Amino acid sequence: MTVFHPAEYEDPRPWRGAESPRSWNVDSDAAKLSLNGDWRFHFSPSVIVAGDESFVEPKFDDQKWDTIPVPSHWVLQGDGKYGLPAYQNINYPFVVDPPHVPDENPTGDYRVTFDLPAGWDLGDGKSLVRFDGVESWAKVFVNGTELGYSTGSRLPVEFDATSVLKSKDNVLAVRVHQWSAATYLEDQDQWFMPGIFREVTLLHRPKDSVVDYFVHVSYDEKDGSATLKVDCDPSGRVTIPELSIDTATGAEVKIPKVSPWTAETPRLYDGTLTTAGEKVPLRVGFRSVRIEDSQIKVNGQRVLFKGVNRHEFQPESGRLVDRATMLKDVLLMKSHNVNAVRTSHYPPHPYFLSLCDEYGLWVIDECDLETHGFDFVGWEGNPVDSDDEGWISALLNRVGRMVERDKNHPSIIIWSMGNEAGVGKNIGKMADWVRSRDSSRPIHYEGDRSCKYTDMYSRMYAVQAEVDLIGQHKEVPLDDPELDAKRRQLPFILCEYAHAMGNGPGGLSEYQELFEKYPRCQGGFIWEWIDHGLPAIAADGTKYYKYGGDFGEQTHDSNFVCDGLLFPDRTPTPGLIEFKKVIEPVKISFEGGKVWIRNGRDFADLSDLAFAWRVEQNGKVIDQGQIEVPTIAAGETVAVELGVPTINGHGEAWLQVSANLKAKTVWADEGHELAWAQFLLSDKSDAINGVTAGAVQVVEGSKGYTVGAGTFDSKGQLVKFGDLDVSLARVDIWRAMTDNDVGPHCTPGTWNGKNWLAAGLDRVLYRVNSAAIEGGALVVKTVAAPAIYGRSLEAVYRWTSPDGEALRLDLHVTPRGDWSALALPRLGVRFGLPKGLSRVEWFGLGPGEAYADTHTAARVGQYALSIDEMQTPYVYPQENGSRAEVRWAEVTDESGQAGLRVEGHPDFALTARRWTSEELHAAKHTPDLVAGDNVWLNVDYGLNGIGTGSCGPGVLPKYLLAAKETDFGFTLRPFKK
Ligand code: IPT
Repeated sequence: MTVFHPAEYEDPRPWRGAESPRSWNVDSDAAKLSLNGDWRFHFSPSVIVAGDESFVEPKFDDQKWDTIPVPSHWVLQGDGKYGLPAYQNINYPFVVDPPHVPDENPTGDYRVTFDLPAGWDLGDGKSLVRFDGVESWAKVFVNGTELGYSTGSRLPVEFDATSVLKSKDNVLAVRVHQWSAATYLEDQDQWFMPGIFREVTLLHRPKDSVVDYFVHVSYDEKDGSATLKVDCDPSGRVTIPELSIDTATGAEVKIPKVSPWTAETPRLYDGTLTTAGEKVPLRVGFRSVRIEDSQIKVNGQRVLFKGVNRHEFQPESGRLVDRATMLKDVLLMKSHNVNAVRTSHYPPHPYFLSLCDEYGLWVIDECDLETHGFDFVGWEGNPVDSDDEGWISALLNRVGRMVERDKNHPSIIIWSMGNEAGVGKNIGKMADWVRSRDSSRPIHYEGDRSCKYTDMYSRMYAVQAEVDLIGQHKEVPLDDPELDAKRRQLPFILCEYAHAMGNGPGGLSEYQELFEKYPRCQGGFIWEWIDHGLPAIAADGTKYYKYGGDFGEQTHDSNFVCDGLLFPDRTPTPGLIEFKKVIEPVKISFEGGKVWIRNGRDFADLSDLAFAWRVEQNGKVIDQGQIEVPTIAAGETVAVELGVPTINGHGEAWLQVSANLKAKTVWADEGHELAWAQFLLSDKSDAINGVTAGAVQVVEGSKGYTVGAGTFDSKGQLVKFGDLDVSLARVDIWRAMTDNDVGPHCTPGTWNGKNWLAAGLDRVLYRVNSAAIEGGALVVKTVAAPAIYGRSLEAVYRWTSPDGEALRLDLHVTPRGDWSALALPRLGVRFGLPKGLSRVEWFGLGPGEAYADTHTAARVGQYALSIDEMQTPYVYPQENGSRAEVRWAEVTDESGQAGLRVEGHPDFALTARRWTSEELHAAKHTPDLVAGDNVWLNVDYGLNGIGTGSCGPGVLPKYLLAAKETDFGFTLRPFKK
């Protein structure tokens, strides 16, 4: 009998032959040789055809093999020759039968030949081959000798190659399997992308070089003193010239005064650790983390996390993110007021952590662990609850390798045991080990809802109402009174909230209010930072992004992988612009002739900010200046007198005050705006619209009616306005469903967009009951209703002209039938105009899209954009681009000279696009959207809110657009410059 399974890659034990884990230390003066570059590569779609390991022999002829860049994911190389990426969220891509995986196990064999650089002394200490990330299982050979194997895709491993290396023609050979027992521990919601995807390096570890070191710091906020102790094997000396420190390792030094490290003030002290064999640069940040008064405190101060979950992703290279892009992420976070990152759901490339130290971001470093797919088998066999020593060693190995690699980063203030791995005693074992190794940082694991093993209460996607209860320590009790008492006193964070999928997330302000109200609620981390769309080119050459299912996956989770605050190319989405405003660090108000400025930071004062004011009337600046502001300490409020000009004449006048950087910083330019607020100085109703209805006669002709510049057919359908052909001007309630409308809607119970399709709101039929002149108006009585049920909307249009040219619509809508549990997607009038109209200028909220629960970042002003620019290119096409509270809009040809003007009574929501909502709804990828013969304008009374029902709470009740008796209208005028 030949036994094929368990195969060696099905051994749950994490590795064999590897060196002990140690702190990241690649910037020391010890010699190193990067082995990155083009390697020889052979791909087998299954282990059956992969053959034996004879390829590891130095004499093996690899000339016929392909080459592949290392690092890379093989599925992103070779145009499909090496398989394709596959996206699944929760489910495993094979039967849940741990530790087994299918024979269809893609296998990559790699070979590279290298010489040692001149002066490399094999007789002095050790030479290690280091891999910073290989997915998911790798067996390593040098010159035909096996050094061992390793798992833990996002963790480093080093093998001692000293005894087998020679000065020339060394052959490093690696066999990588995509699937292994370790895959059961790596079920994160992301693309499966195998291969050697982080650096490979040969490291010289001279005799007496640093085996490992651990920088221990503390900071005493009462007197500003600090301590430093660097443990090192072997012993050596630590110098920090700026602090006059020159001390032995292992000795604790007391420093009378330091500037502490915080995410707001990331003060690092440069130093050196020297042993007989090596010099290691140190970057020391002094801070202390403790849990006290149900709060996570850094340096004695409660911190408020304005965080994001960051997966590693770059569209062209997957989880291989280059250094410039890591920096770009940090700069984008800092410049959008983000102050914290959860490294979901694995330790990132260590360079990213160094950037967090340097630029200032709080970090929750998360272990590379997720077993979410056990959900489908009732968590039976979950490694996290297993007694199998192999699994236990794998879990301890993973958390150990994270802590050892990353322990010297001041930015890391919390260790997370992993994500969605169920509950189980092995989480306790991991936490115990971490506490014994590093007692200076608290422990997080959301899956442990009872907080048996953790130091903080963490949840994902809890609705605002529940967070409110938690803030008051009034959450629903646990069955176990002891655990309940413990948990009730713990600080609370939302490790994930506000699912940034497609249009949204809505409802951010309501969360932020709770975080600012309750000391226990210390903020959260948006899910997630970036859309993981993979680049593609359509037949006509247009660039677009693919998502799950676009690669022929047997099972997949579609576009759930595109749920970020950044588009795949790292352009901020409207969601990020909204988040930046909601979490702004300065709160500005205007009352009693004074500007009130509250410093919402946790540590720093506002002396780095300049405060500017300006008054705009009808979108034009009429006065402006600077506000002299005294130093405002963290948490303090100051009021400053501001003499604003007297407002004359018609039109809205707005005061805007903004807080901008006084000088360039490492993360943004001088003048960069952090916070702002607007205040209305005039009467809002004193607006642009002075139209009175019914002053001019409606004319009835042989073919229909004329009302001002409007031409109607005999059924009262508007067909022309001035010279412009008008199509299908009628009541519209449909919108292309957003990801948040569709669900899955993790929180049931609120009105749900899914019901819209069942109710047929996407296929409304129309009927005109009558058209007649009544009381100086053309009155058209209609019914709009979807098939099957008895639900309808009676719409009565009253068309008049105040001056013989303008055309005024007063619309009265009455719902009939049972609409009680069905919000309307939108309510307004849609009409088609000639496609030559391409530009919109408007006065209202802008410049970006804004919906009922996503309009915090929009400001009142006068804006102009092309219709193409008004579209938000969500990876999965959906309702987008609506501008809110528009008082008037001019829709014109490209030159801005001619077209039509829409005036609100007093305002409306506006979308303008080159396709209909139905076409937008049907599109699956951006190239499916093709400009038609019309520009479609939606002049809306309102739209339903957005919510975050793709994962989390739906639209909050106050933002639902209920079907109720509604009066709405607007006036059209021909526009010519
Ligand atoms: C949660 C996961 O932790 C995260 O990885 C991601 O999948 C997110 O959801 C949704 O995009 S788990 C979910 C079942 C709440």
